[in-house]
Amino acid sequence: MRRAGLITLEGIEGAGKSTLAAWVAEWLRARGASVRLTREPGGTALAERVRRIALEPGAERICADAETLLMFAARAIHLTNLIRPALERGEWVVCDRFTDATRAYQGAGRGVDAEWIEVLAAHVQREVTPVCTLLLDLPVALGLHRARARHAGTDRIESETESFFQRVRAGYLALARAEPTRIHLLDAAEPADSVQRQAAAVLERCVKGGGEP
Ligand code: Z5A
Repeated sequence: MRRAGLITLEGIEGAGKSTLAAWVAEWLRARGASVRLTREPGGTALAERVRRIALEPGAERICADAETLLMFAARAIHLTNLIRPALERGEWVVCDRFTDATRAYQGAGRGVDAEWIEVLAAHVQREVTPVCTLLLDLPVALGLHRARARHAGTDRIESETESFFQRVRAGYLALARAEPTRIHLLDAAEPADSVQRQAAAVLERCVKGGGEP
């Protein structure tokens, strides 16, 4: 088994990332691994404060550039105070969203310059790259239905239009086409047990180590 690594989960709202992230952490623990389960934006007390600034609706507008910088500010804090130390201790880190979310939401969704996002990503992440990314894909209407059945879409991004989420989904699918060895597409419209089976097949290859799954 690979000593440690960062596994990220991505997808539009309601895709089932949080549900699957908890399952992935248990899957790794059952194989004797130490695991940190975390999320973005957030993951540490300070990064969660940045999350609230980025997501809570307020009177003052947050433009797309500011939103992008807030995501990377939270990520820099998360990497410094949680992700890098955990990886250095030999722990696996399972993260509900990471930089692909910025590429999809701020890049494809809001139209923020993709090259600028890559400059920020290279500077903030440095050597830290996911060994494996599970992209939970499903029709936007189904994702929004699931998410809104659970909670009313009250944060700034959740209350975006369906066409915004269509751009985000298309952005994620383009990322998967561009990086097929890292980003693994799962059919998230399937029931949870089927999604878990799809994830297990990817994880088996991922944890073996010795290169990309
Ligand atoms: N954001 C950004 O813009 N840029 C960035 O760089 C980053 C984030 C990092 C917060 O993310 C917002 O931040 C997010 C993107 C933005 N805004 N939006 N949209 P978040 O991950 O905290 O929020 P979220 O995506 O809205 O989470 P969510 O709605 O909780 O979705 P989820 O985690 O993918 O789903 P879930 O909680 O696991 O499941 C939702 C419901 O479906 C729940 O009742 C489950 O029991 C059910 N479920 C799960 N799987 C299934 C299956 N397979 N079948 C049927 N039902 C299921």
